[in-house]
Amino acid sequence: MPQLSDAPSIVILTGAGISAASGLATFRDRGGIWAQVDYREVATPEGFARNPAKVQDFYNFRRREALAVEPNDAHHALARLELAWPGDFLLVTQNVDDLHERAGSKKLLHMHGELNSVLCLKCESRHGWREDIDAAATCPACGGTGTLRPDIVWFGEIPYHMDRIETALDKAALFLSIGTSGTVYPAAGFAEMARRAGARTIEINLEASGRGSLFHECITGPATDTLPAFVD
Ligand code: BJW
Repeated sequence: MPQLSDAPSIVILTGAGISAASGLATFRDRGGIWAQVDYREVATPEGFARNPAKVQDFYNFRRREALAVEPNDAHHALARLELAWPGDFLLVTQNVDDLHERAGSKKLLHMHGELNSVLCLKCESRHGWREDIDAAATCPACGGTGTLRPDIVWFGEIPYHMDRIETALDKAALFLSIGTSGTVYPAAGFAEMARRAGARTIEINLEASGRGSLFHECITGPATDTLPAFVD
């Protein structure tokens, strides 16, 4: 366990690497999602406007895939850390799977949305959703048909919960970056924000992401090994 008395307030950022051992692909590793599909076609509002069926298929597949896998030792370690942490705790995930909550994490924000949620383009309501979205899907609030999109933050859209995240980063004593390449903003800027606010910053990743100057410490290896060792 890290020195708790030195770290009353903690912010943790996770990315696709933490879910890799559960069987979900990362984006930018060799053979990752963006090597198989063009992000402009499936992860931008413009791509959705051009070909909604292609985008729905992409997320329907990923929703089914995420529902079929289980949280791993790294997700469970973070749930234990939340229970043990004596001060403010915030887990921010860029991931759209629900493996953190299934492992027991509660103080959790999904900044890039969730696979198990839909957003209605007509009435702007959001709803829990675990089925495929097809052209006949109906909005539970307004009854609109064909108005639902995945509740995912695409490139060019504004990530969720930014005010709460920035407030927490401002007073963090410890910032952990876990399983993320740190290439996508604004999340890529969180380590610098926390460090400027006086936090100790630690990267936990399969290999150093090459952003060493942002971190006081880099711990390398699979998160399923390194994170339980760090937490317990
Ligand atoms: C392991 C491991 C193991 C593997 N153990 N580790 C030009 C055009 C358009 C936009 C922009 C532009 N220039 C800049 C932008 C902004 C853009 C951006 O940053 N683009 C960059 C790529 C240049 N950002 C945005 O558009 C964002 N919005 C925005 O900026 O709004 C403006 C605004 C912000 C704030 C306030 C006000 C206004 C939105 C970004 C949305 C990102 N969306 C995606 C897809 C949707 C979600 C989904 O479908 O799942 O989110 S992109 C994709 O990347 C996904 C991820 O959440 C995100 C981050 O990826 P992540 O998690 O880091 O994965 P990888 O694969 O990159 O890294 C995995 C890491 O794990 C690696 O390092 C491995 O080593 C490691 N690893 N196995 C430990 N076992």
